[in-house]
Formats: sequence, C-alpha cells, structure tokens
Amino acid sequence: MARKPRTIITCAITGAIHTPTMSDALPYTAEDIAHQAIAAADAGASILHLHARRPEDGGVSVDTEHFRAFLPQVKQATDAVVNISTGGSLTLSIADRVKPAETFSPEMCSLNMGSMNFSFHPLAKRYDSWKFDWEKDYVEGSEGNIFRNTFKDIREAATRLAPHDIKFEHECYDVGHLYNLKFCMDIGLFKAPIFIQFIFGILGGIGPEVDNLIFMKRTADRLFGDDYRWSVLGAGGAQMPLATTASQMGGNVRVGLEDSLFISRGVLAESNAQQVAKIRRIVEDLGCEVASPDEAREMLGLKGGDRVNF
Ligand code: KMH
Ligand code: ZN
Repeated sequence: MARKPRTIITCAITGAIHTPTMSDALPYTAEDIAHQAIAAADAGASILHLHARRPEDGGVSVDTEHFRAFLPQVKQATDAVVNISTGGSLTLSIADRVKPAETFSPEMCSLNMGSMNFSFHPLAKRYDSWKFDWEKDYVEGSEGNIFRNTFKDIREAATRLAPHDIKFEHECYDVGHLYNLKFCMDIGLFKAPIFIQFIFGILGGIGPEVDNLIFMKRTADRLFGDDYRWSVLGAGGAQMPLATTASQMGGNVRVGLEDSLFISRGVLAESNAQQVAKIRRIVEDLGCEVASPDEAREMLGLKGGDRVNF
C-alpha cells in the first residue's frame, strides 16, 4: 500500500484580528508568545503562524519591534518554519500589514485572497466583562468593518515581498477566493507549488460543513491541478472536526488559539500546545504521520530557515 503523505500541522499562536483576550491562555506578551510557540513546535507543529500584540493591552500590533521581541527566541529554540501574518487588523493598510514580513523575511507569510465581511460581533453578547478597554468596541465594531484585500492590495503584497522568496499561506475564506488566486497565478504573481489554507466558519466566509470542504477541494483541484498543497482551518467549534476530516483526505491542518479558544465543546484550551497534541494524536491514531519542519519545507518548497532575517 502506498504510504500516505505526511500531515503538516500549522499552529496559529495568537491571532489579533478576531480573537480578543477572552481566554487567559491566549498569549499576548512577547515572552508568552515565544513560550507557547516553542511548546507548540515541541508538540508537533512544523509551522508557526505568528501575529504580534501590544504587550500592555493585547491589542493588534504590526510594530516590527513587537515581532522582534519574540522571533529570535523562537528561532533559537525550534526548527519550526516561521510564518508571519500579513492580516494585521481589519483597519490597517496593506503597506502596514506587510511591514513585519518585509522586515524579517520569514520562510512563509499569510496572504488573504479577497475582501470580505469578517465579523465576530455576535461574541459581544456572550461577555459581561472584558479584560481590556478596547475589546468591547472592537468586537462590536466588527459588524461594520470590511476586511480589505483587493486585487491591488494582493499585487502590492506580492510585489513588495517578491525579493524575499517567501512562500505564501493563501488564506481562502470562500470559493471566489480560489478564483482570485487563480487569476493572480495566471498573471505571474505566485510560483507553484502554492499553499492554500481553506478557511471555514468565519462570519462573512463559507460555513464549516464537510460538503463545503469537498467543494473547495474539488474547485482547487480543477483550478490548480498538481500545483498546490492545501490545509484546513475551521474556526471555533469546527477546528478539530474539520482538521480531522482534512487529514483523512490527504490534506494538512491548522490549529491554534488564534482560531479557537477551545479544546473540546465548552472547555477552554490550556495552551496552543494542547491543541497541537490533540490533533497530532488524532492524525496518528488514524494512521497518518505528522511532518517534521524539514519535511514541511520539502513539501512546500521553502527557502530554508537559514535565509530569514531574524
Ligand atoms: N485567523 C484567520 C481566520 C492572517 O493572519 O493573515 C485569519 C488569519 C489572517 O490568519
Ligand atoms: Zn493570522
């Protein structure tokens, strides 16, 4: 029997776009981000998707000094691939959002493949108290925000980052984003193999049903043939079920507190590493093996950890 491909586990340590600090486990200081990223890598994550936050109040940050405060530590302690977010926040310009990736030239960075509603305002009703002052207004205000990722923004990000030979994690929240990506590939913005993160369950994007995963995968097969690798991110309660399904379909998986604060229904996760350990256990129990960082580098055609700037 042919050996199943290895499963790459990405761990998204601390998103800032849609995850305020509503769990004490969510890291927001540089020390905690580094500590949890290293523990997630030790637990089996071969890629670490990283945002920065303001250490004083956990707010969204694209300040390069906030990234500098944890990147060298992560690099020294692990061999994991570092993937820097260019998502930033719902209100920043693309030039500001790509600055950390331009500065640190990581092996990977995220790239969001279309403009969309990206809302988490229903969360506001679930909380009576907030850890920091900015959080309630930010969460409620997401009802009126557009997450802007126009073709011009995508071209600007790709052009600014082209000299750095960075592999993009193309974040596709709906089927139209796959067609956007195809258009961008056809005009020469990205090199094969591209890496697509199929995202399910964000309010504004496609819902977290298995049918939708199959539809996204079938569409990507038609558009990209052998020129792509893929992974699945289910937001909130869809995280583990969709990751499990993806791994059984030969795909890769993304977990992490950025996308779900929970380890099981109604139970907050203690850490990112706990989520990585859980999906690793499931993947291995079901007969697959997880990819090491070097195997992930080979599968995705990455430039190598010695060519980053931190
Ligand atoms: N948390 C994801 C749903 C980015 O960093 O570029 C969105 C995200 C965007 O990861
Ligand atoms: Zn992110």
